[in-house]
Amino acid sequence: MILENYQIASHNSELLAKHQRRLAFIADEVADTEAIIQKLINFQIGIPSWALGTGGTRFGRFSSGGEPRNIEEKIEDIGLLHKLNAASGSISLHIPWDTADDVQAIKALVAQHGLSFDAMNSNTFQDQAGQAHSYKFGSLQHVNKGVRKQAIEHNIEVIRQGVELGSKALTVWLADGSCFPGQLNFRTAFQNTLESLQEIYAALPADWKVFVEYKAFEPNFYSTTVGDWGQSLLYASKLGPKAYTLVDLGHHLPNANIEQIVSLLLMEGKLGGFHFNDSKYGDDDLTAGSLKPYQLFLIFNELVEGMDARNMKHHSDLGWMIDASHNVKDPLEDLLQSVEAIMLAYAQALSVDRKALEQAQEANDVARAQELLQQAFRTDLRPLVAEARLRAGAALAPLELFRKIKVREELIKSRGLKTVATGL
Ligand code: LRH
Ligand code: MN
Ligand code: MN
Repeated sequence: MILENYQIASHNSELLAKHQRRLAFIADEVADTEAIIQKLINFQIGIPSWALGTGGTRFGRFSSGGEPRNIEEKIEDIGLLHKLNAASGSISLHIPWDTADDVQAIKALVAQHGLSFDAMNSNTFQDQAGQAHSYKFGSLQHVNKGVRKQAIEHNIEVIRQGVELGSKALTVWLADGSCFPGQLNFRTAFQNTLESLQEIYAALPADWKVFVEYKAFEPNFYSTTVGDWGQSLLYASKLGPKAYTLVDLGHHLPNANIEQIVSLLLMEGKLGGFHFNDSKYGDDDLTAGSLKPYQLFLIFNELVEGMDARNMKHHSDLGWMIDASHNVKDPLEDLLQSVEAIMLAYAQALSVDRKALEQAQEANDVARAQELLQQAFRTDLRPLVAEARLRAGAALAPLELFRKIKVREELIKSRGLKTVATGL
C-alpha cells in the first residue's frame, strides 16, 4: 500500500490550527524548543522485522490479517510507518527468518523507502530444519565443540549477509543456560561462550560492532549464561573495543534500576544500544511506555546527560531499536505507539533543566531534584514530537491517519486475511 503525500498534507491541514495553538503554548513554557525539535527530527528508531506480524496468545493466534508474508512486504510495512512518522528509518533483520534471496533487490527496496539496515540478529535459540546439531543444551556454551562450531558459523554467516546488505552491527542473544542446579559448570559455560564469541568477533569487519544482549530468564531456567548486564559487560570487555552491551528493557528481574545500569554502561563506553519495549511481569514485549513511561523517561534522562558528557551523537552513536510485538493489537498501530512513546521520553529528557539539576545534586537538595525531573515529565511535549514530524513531511497524528485511510483494510485486500508473518 502506498501512502501518498497529498493524503498526509490534507490530514495535516485539518489538524494544523489546533496543533499550532498547542505548540505556541509549549514554546512559552519550555526553554529552547527549537533545539529539541531539531534533535527529534534527527532521531531514528529501528523497527524489528519480527514485530510486524501478530504474536500468539494463550488462546491462539488472532491475526488481524494483511501481515507481511516475506521480507519485501516487511520492508514495505516499515516504509509505511516511516512515511507516517519520519522516525522509523531502519529495519533490524533476524536470520534465518529474513534471509534474502535477491540481496540487490532488497537493498534497492530499502533505499526506495528511505530506510537503512540496523543491527542483524542471529538465531541459535531455535533448532532449524536440517541442521546437524541440536541446541537442546545450548549453543555457544555447549559442552560439545561441534555444536559450538555450528553456532559460531551461523553468526559468521549472519555477518556475511549483513555486510552484503550494508548493516554495521550484529546482535547476539543466547537462550543458553541451564534448567537445574548441577547441570552446568558455570565457569566452563562462560569460558566456552567467551571463546565462541571471540571467534565471531574475529570475523567482524573493522567498522562493525557486536552487541551482547543479556536476559535474566527464560521459562524453566535455573541459570542464564548471559543473564545480566554484569555478565554481558564482562564478555564485551574481554572481547574488545567493537563489543558492547545491549539493553533490552524486558530482560531484567522485577524492579531492576535500568536507568542506573544505562548510566554506568555509558560511563564505561560499553553501552551499544537498546531493545525498547515495556512489561509488567516478564519479557512481555509490550508497547514502549505503555506501563512505565516514567522509567522510560528516566532512562532517556541518563542517556541525554551521559551522552552529552561524552560528546556522543544522540542519533548515531547508539543502536536505538524496538523489540516489541503484540498479539491483541494491530502490529503496525502498536509500533506507531512505541515510536511515539520513545520520541516523547527523549523530548522530555531533552527539556530537563540540566544546570539546575546539577546544582540541586551538589546541594543535596533532594526535593528540588525531584521537582525538576517531574516538571519535565509532566509537561505535555507531544506537540514538539508532532512538530518534528510535520517539518519532516510526516503526519501530525500518524495513528489517526493510519485508521482514516484504512491501511489495514487495504493490506488485507492485497495480501489476504489469513497471513502468517515469518518469525516468532
Ligand atoms: C529474546 C529477544 C532477543 C531476540 C528477540 C526475538 O527475548 O529479546 O532480542 O532476538 O527477542
Ligand atoms: Mn531483545
Ligand atoms: Mn526479549
